[in-house]
Amino acid sequence: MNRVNRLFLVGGLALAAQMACAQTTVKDPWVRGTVAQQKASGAFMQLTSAQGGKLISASSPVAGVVEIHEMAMDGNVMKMRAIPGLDLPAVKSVELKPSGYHVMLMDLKQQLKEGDTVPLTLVVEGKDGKRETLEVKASVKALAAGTK
Ligand SMILES: [Cu+2]
Repeated sequence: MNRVNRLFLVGGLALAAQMACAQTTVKDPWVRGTVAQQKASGAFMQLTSAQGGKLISASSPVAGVVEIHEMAMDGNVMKMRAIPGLDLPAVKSVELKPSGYHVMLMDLKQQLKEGDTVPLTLVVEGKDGKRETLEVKASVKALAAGTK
C-alpha cells in the first residue's frame, strides 16, 4: 500500500506519469450488488496487459478480505477457489465474469447498491518483476446482472 499512499501525496503529476506508462488496462469494471447483511460479492472486468503479467492482488475499502478466484469443477460441482494470481498473456484480453475468474470481495463492510461506485486497487506484476498499481472505480450493478 506504500506506493498508493505516495501517489496520493505527490498528487496529480505523479498520477499522470503513472497513467502514461500503465501497461495494463481495465475495461468495464463492475461489482454485483448485494442485499442487506450479505457478506460477499464479486468484481468483474476485462484486463489487458500490453507486455504480459500477472494479477497478484486486489483490495478495496468496502471489503475486509479480497481474493482472486477461479471457478473450477470439483467432482460434478462447479466451485470457486482462491488462486495466487491470474496470468495475463500479452495483448490478449482476459475477462473476469460471474461464471469464471473474479475478484472476490468478502467481509463486506456495507451493502453495495446499484449505482454505487466501489474503488478497487489491483496489483499487476509484469514479466520484468515490476509492479503496477491500478486504481479502478467499479460501478455496482443490480443483483441479477450477469447471472450465472
Ligand atoms: Cu469467489
